[in-house]
Amino acid sequence: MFTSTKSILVAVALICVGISNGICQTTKPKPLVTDLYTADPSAHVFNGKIYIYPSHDIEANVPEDDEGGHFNMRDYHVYSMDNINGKVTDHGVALDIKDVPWAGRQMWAPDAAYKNGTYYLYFPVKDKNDVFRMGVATSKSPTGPFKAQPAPIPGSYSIDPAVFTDTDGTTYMYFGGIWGGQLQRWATGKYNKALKTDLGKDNEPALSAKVVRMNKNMLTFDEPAKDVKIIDKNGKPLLAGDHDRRFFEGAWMHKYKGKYYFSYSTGDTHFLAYATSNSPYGPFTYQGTFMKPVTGWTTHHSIVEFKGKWYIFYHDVERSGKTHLRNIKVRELMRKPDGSLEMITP
Ligand code: FUB
Repeated sequence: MFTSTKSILVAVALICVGISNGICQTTKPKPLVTDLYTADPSAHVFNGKIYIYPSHDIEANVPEDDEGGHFNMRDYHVYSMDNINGKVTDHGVALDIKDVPWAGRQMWAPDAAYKNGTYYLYFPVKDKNDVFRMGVATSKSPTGPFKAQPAPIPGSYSIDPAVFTDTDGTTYMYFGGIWGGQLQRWATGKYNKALKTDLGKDNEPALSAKVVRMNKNMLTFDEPAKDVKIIDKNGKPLLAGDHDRRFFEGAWMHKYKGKYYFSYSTGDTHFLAYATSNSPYGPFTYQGTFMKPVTGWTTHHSIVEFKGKWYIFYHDVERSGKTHLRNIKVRELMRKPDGSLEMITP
């Protein structure tokens, strides 16, 4: 009896790749792309189809360092899917670094948006002074090719743009990343190259991601960027020393039943965490982590609704086992009846 119960438990543990709403999830997500390395998938639904805007990882033979020099990407591909479990189509190079006149190196995590007949690709890349800036490129097609504006978005800095259009049509960009993402270098409002690792004292408020309203033309910021404040349930800001909960990089915004869900990576502690608010500007109340560490240094995600279900796109290093050669995946995102996110165990 004991042995058979034990065998059943072992079998269930092997079959279930996650438990959601008490339901065993049995499908182990597979890399969506197997001929290139892809990461940081920003997924959107345009015209009833899923479009994915990832980073395109390459082996550039740059030694690994704390500033992410080994992530030396040079172009973007766009992918589409008619269905979550359907074929993934590669639409080829959508934008190449050689076609961005001001770019120096390292094309990192992009995002995309649509407004009034035009698709916008937002991308962080270091300029010729090695400072991350945000570029924007346009196309009449969601798959590009995209034509870059001749200069970065004025006032832009750091990495990981996540562009969210609210139900009233207003578009916001959330962005930022510490360490290699350079957010700490802008702590005083001006770029300070010396602030390589200075993230503030452990008992001071953590550095915040930024949020900014986009102009109607989608090419410029409509206001100075503001802090995305994350507070705990007592109204206190998360502290710099709170590595399990504070913002590191990889912001995403989605709205569910009128609530704004700001989700992000905790970086060096490797979780995905989220905080909620009644306003796109926050402050956001920390709710918890919702994804445990993946294989690889960290993950970067997006959340999208498609045909009445919610999905999370993310990456790990299943294919290569190497930090800088990642592969994107998708799985269903489950919620509890109160809207809180179920924990994902990759
Ligand atoms: O892909 C380069 C960087 O790695 C991204 O900008 C971060 O979010 C992390 O995924």
